[in-house]
Amino acid sequence: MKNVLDRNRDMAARVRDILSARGIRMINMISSPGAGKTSLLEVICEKLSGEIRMAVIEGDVATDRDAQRLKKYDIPIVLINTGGGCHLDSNSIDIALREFDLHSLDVIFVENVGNLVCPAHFDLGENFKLALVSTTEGDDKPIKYPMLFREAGAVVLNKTDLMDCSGFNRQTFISDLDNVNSQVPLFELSCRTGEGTDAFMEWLKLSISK
Ligand SMILES: Nc1nc2c(ncn2[C@@H]2O[C@H](COP(=O)(O)OP(=O)(O)OP(=O)(O)O)[C@@H](O)[C@H]2O)c(=O)[nH]1
Ligand SMILES: [Mg+2]
Repeated sequence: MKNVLDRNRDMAARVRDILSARGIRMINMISSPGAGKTSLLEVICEKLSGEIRMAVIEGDVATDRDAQRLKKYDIPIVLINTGGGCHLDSNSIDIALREFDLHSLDVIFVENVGNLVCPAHFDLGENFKLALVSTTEGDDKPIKYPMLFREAGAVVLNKTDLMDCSGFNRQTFISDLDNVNSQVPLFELSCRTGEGTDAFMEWLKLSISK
């Protein structure tokens, strides 16, 4: 395991060098299956693809369904099917980067495989990890899966439209998140209704331009 992680770290450093030399940011989106990574990418594409040059690396165990959902936005997309693997690694990102024209991009979003555990252990060479959680998963995720929330550069709480009917305790969630990582910015939003998405887009634009 140590060898695997060491190799991954070395390749992540190479990916980071390649991207920073060209001024490209990379954001590693991590959540459980179904929390809304692709839905958030759809909102990001709708709101920002006209002003920011973006690309997506879609990581999935199987199928191109998420990549198909994003096709209508006319942005470069590379699909990685892990064939059972529960996370992406930096070697697959290095290979995927060869498919892009790196002179014409500001940011690459990576949709990692749906999983709250393994992706948190693998640096992909990203600028930061974006942790997503949704109200229907329960309010206890930050305290039960602390590594991701400790490492995250930002946290999105999605599906706020379902907060009341899912019995999600917002206070518990916020206080647990604060115990795990008191510095991390939290954005509460609904990809379905659009509530809260503007504030997140403003923050995202700033973090991409830094
Ligand atoms: N009610 C509601 N449903 C949402 C919201 N965001 C996403 N969904 C729904 O949740 C389901 C899963 O969303 P996806 O965006 O596919 O989730 P994902 O994280 O990409 O899932 P995987 O790629 O399988 O890990 C879909 O049916 C979405 O329509 C939201 O804010 N509110
Ligand atoms: Mg998805």
